[in-house]
Amino acid sequence: MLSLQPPSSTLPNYLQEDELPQECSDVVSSLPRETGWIAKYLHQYQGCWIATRYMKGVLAFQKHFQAHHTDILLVTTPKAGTTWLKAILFALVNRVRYRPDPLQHPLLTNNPHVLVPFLDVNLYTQSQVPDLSSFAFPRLFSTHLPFALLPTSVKDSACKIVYLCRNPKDTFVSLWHFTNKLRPTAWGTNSLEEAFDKFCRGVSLYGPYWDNVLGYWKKSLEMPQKVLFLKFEEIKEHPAANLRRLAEFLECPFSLEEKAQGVEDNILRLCSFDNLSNLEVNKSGKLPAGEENNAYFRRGEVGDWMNHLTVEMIEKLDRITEEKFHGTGLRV
Ligand code: PAP
Repeated sequence: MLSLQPPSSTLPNYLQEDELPQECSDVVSSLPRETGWIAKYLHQYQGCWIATRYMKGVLAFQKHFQAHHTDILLVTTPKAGTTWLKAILFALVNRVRYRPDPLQHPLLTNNPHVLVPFLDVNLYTQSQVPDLSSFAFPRLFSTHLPFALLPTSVKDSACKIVYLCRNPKDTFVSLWHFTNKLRPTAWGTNSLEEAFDKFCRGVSLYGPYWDNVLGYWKKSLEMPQKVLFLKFEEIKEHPAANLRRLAEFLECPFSLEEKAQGVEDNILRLCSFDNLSNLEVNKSGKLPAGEENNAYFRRGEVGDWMNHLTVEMIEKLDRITEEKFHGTGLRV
C-alpha cells in the first residue's frame, strides 16, 4: 500500500521529530496527545498543547533559561500578530543604534523572527543550552507559552513581558491558513470543520487559546509594570498611541525631538504589513528551520473571519469566549 507520509528525510526541519533526549521522550510518552495541525501530534504538557519537536525546547527553556532584568519577552497566542510586534519591538528598542530608515535597517533584510527569536521553539530546540552571549542588551526574545509555564527566572526577575492577543475568530482563521500552508502537500489539508472543532476544544498550538489569553490578562492587572497586554485590533486602530504605550511601558518613551523628527511614524511605516510583506526577504526567504517567510504575511486585517466562518461557527466561538471571559473584564 502507498504511504501518504513522505520519507522523513524529505521533510523540512520544522517537521523533523527525531532525537528527543531520553528525559524528554519519557515526559512526552506520559502525556495525553491528539493529532496535530502541522506535525503529527500535539502533547498536553502542563495544560498546554505543544508539538513533539518543540517539547525538548520547552523543557530546556524551563530548566536552563536565566532571565536578565533588562530582558523583554514578547508573548503571543500563535497568529495574534507576532511577526508584526516583533518588528515593532525590534525597531523601537534599537532605534538609536538603527534609525528607522526606509533604505537601511536590519528589518529590510531579515525576517522579524530572526531578529527576535522564539526561546523554546528556536533557541532551546536547536541546543539544550544555547549560547545567548551574542544578544545585545536589552535582549528581545519571544515565546507562545502560557504564563504558568514560563521559567521561574522570568517570573522572579524584573524583565518585562509584552503580551499580544487577537480576537479568537481571526486567530482561528489565520491559524487554519498558516498550518495548512506549512503541511507537506502529500499530507493533505486540514478541513475548516476539523480544525474548528479542535480549536473549540482547546486543542490548538499553545492552547487552549482562552487559557493562554486569560493567564496574561490576569497578570497584567496584578502586575501592570511587568506585563503589558496589547490587542491586535487596538494596534490596527490606533497604531501611534499603542506604540507610545509600548515605549512608555519599556521605559524608553519618545522624546519631543524624536516626535518632531517623525520617528514614531517611521517605525510604523517600516513595520507595516505593506512594507514588510513586499520585501524580498519576506517574499522568497526561509527561516532557519525551513518555514517560508511569506507564510507569516497573509492579509493582516481585522475581520477576515467573516469570509470563512459559518453562522453556527461564529455563534459557537462567541459563546465559548463569552463563557470563558465572563466576569474577567476582558473583551476581545
Ligand atoms: P506566529 O504567531 O506564528 O509567529 P503571526 O505573525 O502572529 O504568526 O501570524 C501572522 C498573522 O499576522 C497573519 O495574519 P492573517 O493570517 O490574518 O493575515 C499576518 O498577515 C499578520 N501580519 C504579519 N505581519 C503583519 C503586519 N506588519 N501588520 C499586520 N498584520 C501582520
